[in-house]
Amino acid sequence: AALSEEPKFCLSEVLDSFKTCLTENKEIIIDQYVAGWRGLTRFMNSLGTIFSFISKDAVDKIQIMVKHRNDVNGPRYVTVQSMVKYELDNGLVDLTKRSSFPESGCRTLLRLHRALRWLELFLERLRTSAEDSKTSVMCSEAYNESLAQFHPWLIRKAAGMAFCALPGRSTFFEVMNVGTPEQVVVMLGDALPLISEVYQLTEDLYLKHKLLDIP
Ligand code: 1PZ
Repeated sequence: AALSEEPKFCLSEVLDSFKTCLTENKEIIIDQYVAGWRGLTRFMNSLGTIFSFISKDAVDKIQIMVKHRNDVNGPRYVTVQSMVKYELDNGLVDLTKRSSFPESGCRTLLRLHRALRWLELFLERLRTSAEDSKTSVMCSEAYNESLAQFHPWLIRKAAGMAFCALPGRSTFFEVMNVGTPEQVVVMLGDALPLISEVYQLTEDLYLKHKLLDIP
């Protein structure tokens, strides 16, 4: 039988991308950040087709960021900090209404950044959850506290339906392919402070440059 070329999925490796995306002087390396998101979307896809509508948009956003990196100006997109400086200095971001730059790096990364907050809240709930906790509840609580405020009604509705299809906590832990539930909890405890730091650094940078509302 043909064996899949894809290495077996392991969530700790994915979360490692978010660890390694931070440089010593607290810059965020876009290639690593995007690699983290690519892994997360693969994880989503492994949960079943219902989740493909959720991962589809993330995949589109990832593609846009990869395109920027592969472009002639790719070196300007090495870190989030260098990207923000380059795009703002050159007037490459639509700050008040969508027009010439619907795919600016700043706009695109902001969408992933907002989703990272959801991820942080969801994984923290998962980490501290009891054995009989419902992933669907943890997921929708995290969503309502973060991403939901940026989504119109129809998307919120569809997201809510997808959450109901999430597998239970034990299956969810198995799909992560990290080890025992105890090992998952340890792994999440290691990864979360770094995800949180990456989120906060981006948030501060975007706030400083008034980029948090890019349409
Ligand atoms: C494992 C459980 C999965 C739950 C995921 C929770 C997130 C719900 C996302 C709702 C579907 C998004 C559909 C498209 C939304 C887009 O309109 C927005 C704004 O982009 P614009 O239209 O302005 O270009 N896109 C986003 O908000 C990015 C959302 C990415 C969500 C990725 C979640 C990946 C989770 C990894 C799973 C471990």
